[in-house]
Amino acid sequence: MTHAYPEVFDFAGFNAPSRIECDIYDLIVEGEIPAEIDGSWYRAIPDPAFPPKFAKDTYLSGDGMVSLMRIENGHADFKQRYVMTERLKDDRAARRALHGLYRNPFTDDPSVKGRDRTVANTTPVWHGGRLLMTKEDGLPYEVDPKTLETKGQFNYGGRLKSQTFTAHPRLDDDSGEMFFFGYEASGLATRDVAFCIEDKNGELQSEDWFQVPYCGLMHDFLVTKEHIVFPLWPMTADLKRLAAGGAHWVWEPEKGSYIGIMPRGGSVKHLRWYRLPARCSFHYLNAHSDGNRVHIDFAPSKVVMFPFIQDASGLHIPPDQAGGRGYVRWTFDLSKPGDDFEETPIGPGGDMPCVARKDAMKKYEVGYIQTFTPQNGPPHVAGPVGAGFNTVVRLDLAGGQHRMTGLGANATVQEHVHIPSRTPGHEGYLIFAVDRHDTMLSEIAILEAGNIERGPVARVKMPFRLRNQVHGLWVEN
Ligand code: V55
Ligand code: FE
Repeated sequence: MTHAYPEVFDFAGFNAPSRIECDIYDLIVEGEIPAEIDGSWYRAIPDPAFPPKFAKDTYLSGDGMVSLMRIENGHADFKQRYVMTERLKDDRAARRALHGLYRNPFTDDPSVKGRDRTVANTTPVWHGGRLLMTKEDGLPYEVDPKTLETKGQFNYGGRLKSQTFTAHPRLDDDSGEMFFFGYEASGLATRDVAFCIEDKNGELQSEDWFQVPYCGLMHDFLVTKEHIVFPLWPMTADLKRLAAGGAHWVWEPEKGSYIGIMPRGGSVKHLRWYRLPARCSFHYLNAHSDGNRVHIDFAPSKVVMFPFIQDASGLHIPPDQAGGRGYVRWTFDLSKPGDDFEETPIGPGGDMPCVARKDAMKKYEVGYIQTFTPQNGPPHVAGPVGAGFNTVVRLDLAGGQHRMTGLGANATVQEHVHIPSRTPGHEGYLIFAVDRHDTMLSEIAILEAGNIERGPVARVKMPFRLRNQVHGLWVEN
């Protein structure tokens, strides 16, 4: 390699590129992995295969890596491979990064003009017998769930018209349907959004297009048993700015936020748009409907928290002021006119929300998030935002105490995923990677979801540093 990675937080310290493709059998386990845990844990990790073309690049552009921890009978095996995207193949052939800035093809080397540039680095998705590696700026790549070999790009054999596919589909465990969408669906900086449903057999059942008031970053959405909710926050894209070599996203609070709500069985023609002040959020914990009342649970912040979007917007915000004020429930009453909604606090601020799959889209009592608390140690750089979280939180939405646990003063935590238990009445488990900043090694922690404050029941020792995943997935055997 001819030059090193830039000395900025996205590429240094715990965030230094790893690029390790490997197989490890029977990792060392401290404690005991509960015998009932039997399945596959997938993680999507941005891991730039080459130093970026421009030093001012973001973690979010790293080439997609997928890891698999197969857990069986108290044993853990590990495998990690790059997703062999067209982009990575092109870069490997040239032995350098041919692609420029985040979601700006105008900054690419002319040799890759018109070639696919998505990196498949955000979320592994399992549905209809397919494992997809997603990134919201393009189509997903299908990967073999056992070998992690890349099969190729996936669009239902050409039936999907959208050029993009969200990294946050929503699965209905009862109906077996997968709800998803693509924004910038007809090309760069377009206002087109495709709302899609894949049926329980893995067939594309519907694709319904609409336009949003402006082209904004739509990372996630919400589905209840009766409604679909599309939040739109004012991080905006503009084709002229992109053509001039500028940033994809700029924070434009004067554009305000919009929340579109439609009946789940209906068409996008029935979307009702609420207008509200500028807010920002990337992930939603859960949502449910109660007649005409639609509840959405998440942590809105007043400004975008990604440093690379703040920089592009000329903002200089201390990290401790960019975060969410706390988890809240917003309730929209569709029987009333106007833009009003109710806000109820539900927990401390943070991100990486999840619920047990059985609780998705319904009234529920327990959610899991992550936060940073100084009591659990000083800030350490890990992941795409800068300082990583150091605390796992079990939110009690039934009025009980929230519970929290840290993993040590030199630790940050990567996103947890929930593993359901096969034992009736048992809340299941949370599995996640722990970054050890003293040894610069990783370990995997397994917590009992109903007893997180007891600490890990098992720690799987990794012989190297695992770069921060964006999102993970548990698939039971
Ligand atoms: C996010 C992650 C992305 C991205 C846009 O977490 C938003 C938010 C890993 O890539 O491209
Ligand atoms: Fe996400």
